[in-house]
Amino acid sequence: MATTTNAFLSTPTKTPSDKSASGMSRKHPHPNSNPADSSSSSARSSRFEAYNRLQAAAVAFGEKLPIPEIVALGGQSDGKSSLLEALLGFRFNVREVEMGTRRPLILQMVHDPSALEPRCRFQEEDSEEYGSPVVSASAIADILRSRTEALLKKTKTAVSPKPIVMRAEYAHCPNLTIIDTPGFVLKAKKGEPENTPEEILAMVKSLASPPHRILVFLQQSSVEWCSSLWLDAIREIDPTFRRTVIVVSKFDNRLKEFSDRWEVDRYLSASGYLGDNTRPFFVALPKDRSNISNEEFRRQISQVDSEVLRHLSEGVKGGFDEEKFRPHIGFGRLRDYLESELQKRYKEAVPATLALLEQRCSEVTDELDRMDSKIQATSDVAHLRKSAMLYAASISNHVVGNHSELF
Ligand SMILES: Nc1nc2c(ncn2[C@@H]2O[C@H](COP(=O)(O)OP(=O)(O)OP(=O)(O)O)[C@@H](O)[C@H]2O)c(=O)[nH]1
Ligand SMILES: [Mg+2]
Repeated sequence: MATTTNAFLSTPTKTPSDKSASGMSRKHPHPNSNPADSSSSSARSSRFEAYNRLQAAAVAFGEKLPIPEIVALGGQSDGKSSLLEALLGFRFNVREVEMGTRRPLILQMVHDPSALEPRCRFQEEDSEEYGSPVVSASAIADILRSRTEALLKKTKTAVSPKPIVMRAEYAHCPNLTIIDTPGFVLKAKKGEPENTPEEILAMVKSLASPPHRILVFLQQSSVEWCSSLWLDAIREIDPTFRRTVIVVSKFDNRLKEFSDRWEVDRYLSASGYLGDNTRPFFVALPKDRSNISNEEFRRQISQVDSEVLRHLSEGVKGGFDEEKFRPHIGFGRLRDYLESELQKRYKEAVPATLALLEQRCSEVTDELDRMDSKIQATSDVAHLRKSAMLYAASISNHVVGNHSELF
């Protein structure tokens, strides 16, 4: 075990950060983690770091490894990319990229208290190495846009399943990896290939199918569950929502409709559509799209959270069932839940991941041994001469044999 771990950690993945694990420990409290079963925060950080490296290597080499990952999915414009930005605590303008998400984005967020400004790095397109840090939000948006456009031009498609990997170290983000996906659509846009909706569905399904992935399914609050366009697609992937976190997005658009407690409580319970054990999260994010500082962005996020709660308890007659629904209301609750859920899965997955890596290691070692003996054989001149003579003899036998058959 130890050998594999060390060998793995020293793989030349060029992960930019080599800070000590303790340097990345979280400072803020973690309401959902259970101290009894959670490991120390430095162990959590180094486990997270190791999985991030493994993820980058898997993407670079096209390996399918059962790494716990979160996939955000849902209809077009349901707020997936906005949720990613809010999780990162920094607006990098994905939602400003007019065309919407066209390639999956693997966003590896690394909580690093020393990174007072976000440090973002993109993994190079066909290697496991990360490029140099990109600081400004507009430069990040430009890279996302140009990489997307360049690839789509090459593939002549409207979407591509090849992911972009971005690693962001920041003092204000959680340790969390989430994959943003292109939104489901009913019809292709003008000028796009007709089969774009099917392409998106197939791509997202294949991203969401591996059972080790947690799905975050977003649907706008204005849509009723009975007329949900994409719930069935999610059910096909995960029929009982065992690994699905349902997020009702843009909750601000619905809030004003509630006047009595029974209305809110009925709405929040999703009135039986999702099964008794599935509790959606209800999230609203700031609407302000002006150019604001990162700090102001985060302040607005928590302000919207408080306003939503205030509205539900003071603006609705009788309030709402706080005991039942409070843990699922607000962006902050969702963020903490996702982070602790992912850490839990990482911990559970470690033995299986190590066993798999050990197996891969021994396969590769065997292959290397075979190559080595081949190389040795070719550097042995006497052996080469003998092989050449045998080869020449067998050819001349053939020629003579075929020749005599002719007569
Ligand atoms: N009112 C309101 N608007 C929101 C909220 N979250 C996102 N939006 C807006 O919804 C629009 C679409 O958001 P995106 O995050 O780009 O949606 P997406 O799901 O990534 O879209 P695709 O990548 O095209 O599938 C943007 O204009 C956002 O500003 C919210 O909580 N409330
Ligand atoms: Mg998007």
